[in-house]
Amino acid sequence: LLGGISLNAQHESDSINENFNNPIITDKYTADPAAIIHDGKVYLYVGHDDPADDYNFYDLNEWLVYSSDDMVNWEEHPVPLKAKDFKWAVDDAWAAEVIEKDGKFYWYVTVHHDDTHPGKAIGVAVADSPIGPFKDAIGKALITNDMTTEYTGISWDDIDPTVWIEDNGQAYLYWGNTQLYWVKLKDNMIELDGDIQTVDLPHFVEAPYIHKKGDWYYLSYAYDFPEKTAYAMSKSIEGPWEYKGILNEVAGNSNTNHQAIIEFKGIDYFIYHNGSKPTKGGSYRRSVCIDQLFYNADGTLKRVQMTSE
Ligand code: FUB
Repeated sequence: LLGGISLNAQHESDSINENFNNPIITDKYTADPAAIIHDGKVYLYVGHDDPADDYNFYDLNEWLVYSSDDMVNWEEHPVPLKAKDFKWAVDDAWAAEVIEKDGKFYWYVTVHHDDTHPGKAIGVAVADSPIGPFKDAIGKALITNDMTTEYTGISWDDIDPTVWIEDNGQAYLYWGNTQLYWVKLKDNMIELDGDIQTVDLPHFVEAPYIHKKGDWYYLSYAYDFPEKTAYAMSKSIEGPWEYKGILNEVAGNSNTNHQAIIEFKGIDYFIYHNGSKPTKGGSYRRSVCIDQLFYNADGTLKRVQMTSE
């Protein structure tokens, strides 16, 4: 018994909602979902996969924003941000994440830096509304490749930011490819506060995502390649993180797997992408999908049952 509810009864209530109409967006290819809840609505931020027919890599130039109050019907808003909005960036609107603080919305993004700091970099844009317009908050990168060269020596390790704000207002930025990094942010959200730290997790590739349920912190991430989603748990945002296992299998027809996890109106959601969209769907033409997420009584996560395949 857990709080008067038998575990069996809890399992029986784990019914899967198959009404998301996966993939949820069918007129564009979308990838790398992130989501926030604001004023009773979910705002979904995605990268726009838009490769030319003969181009076989992650070719994204802009991000898109959608909103919904039921997780099924999504409204698209005007394009809120492009990689070129960062004057110091060349292109590559890769994975990004928005967080609200003191009435402002901060969007941490991956882009490709110009030759002054060659390699991937993390920038931050800011807006007064969850749908923008967003503008570069600092006029330069927050994280550049030269800041982490000592760890991997590769030029694409500074990607995939995820942000978290503690109840006391302290913000944390986690990010990385091959090596997972984290650093505190100052109260203004646009400056680093202290040294960059590292975390080692089994088969870490990229796509870290932080969320919290009760007093457990969860750090989910892309594991191996083609990517599954794995996760670790901790009682502190600074770790130590205990690896807990696989959360989601390789998401059909896509080598990458990038998740966001939210609770909305009492239901837990696992938002991810796959290559399922008919006609040309695949690793470079991805589509965002949603499925329900279920917790075990001890806080561990049940494997996601993808309804999108
Ligand atoms: O969309 C480009 C890259 O692919 C992202 O930054 C990674 O997380 C992977 O999904």
